[in-house]
Amino acid sequence: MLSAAEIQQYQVDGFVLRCGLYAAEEVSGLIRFAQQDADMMARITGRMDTEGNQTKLSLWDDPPQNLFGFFARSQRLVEPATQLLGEEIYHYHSKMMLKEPRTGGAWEWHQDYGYWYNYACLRPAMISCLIALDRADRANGCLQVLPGSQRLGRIDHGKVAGQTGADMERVNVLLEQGPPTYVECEPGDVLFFDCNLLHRSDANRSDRSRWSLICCYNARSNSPYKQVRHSSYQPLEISRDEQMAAALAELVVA
Ligand SMILES: O=C(O)CCC(=O)C(=O)O
Repeated sequence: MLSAAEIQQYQVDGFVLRCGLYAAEEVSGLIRFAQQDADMMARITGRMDTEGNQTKLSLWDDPPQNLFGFFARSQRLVEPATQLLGEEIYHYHSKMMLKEPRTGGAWEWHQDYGYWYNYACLRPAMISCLIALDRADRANGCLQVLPGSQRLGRIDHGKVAGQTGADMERVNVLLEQGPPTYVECEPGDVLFFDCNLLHRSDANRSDRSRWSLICCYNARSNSPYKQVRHSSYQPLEISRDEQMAAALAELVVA
């Protein structure tokens, strides 16, 4: 549950960071599960950045009946995201962001709604919740955001290397007005951010991986008006902490 001050901060800045939302054992269990999950591995694709490096992600629309789904449907994410969107939400998609040591490329400046707009969602009533699985800092390419940029609304996007990037003429004007905020996170921290918040991340120049799980939600009333990509409205069944605990315990036994 977010406080009134956190909701106010989100409305002003476009993001709010909740530290320690998941325990160290939950996060390390999710990493272990991911490392041996053939389905997650099979879905990995790469996106080229402007320097020719690839950053990898693995994406799915429906929350699976496993640890990934238990995280995506957990009250710890769904309740704050519902508060921030102010209405019933549903799971739009989730993705593992796999920024590997030394090789993981950059994400160029963009707004998530820069491309979700093209998937027939009428309003920017959408949110991303980034769960840090590894420590994320400047060296391994943590997320950078431009506070308050969500209040510009959606700006134009086009092709930037293998990605969809925001109109850099405007981004550069914004950068002259103030530097980006580097969102450094510890494992288990969660960043809730608005779908129109401008964000990017550098390539991973460290020897450490920077993995995160990003769960994205849409307002029920904003379900796509036609099927292009990602999920349409389906009721979101909250997972119980005991389900996550049982799945983690099975991993320990295995
Ligand atoms: O995880 C990152 O570095 C960037 C993620 C991102 O930009 C996105 O998911 O839209």
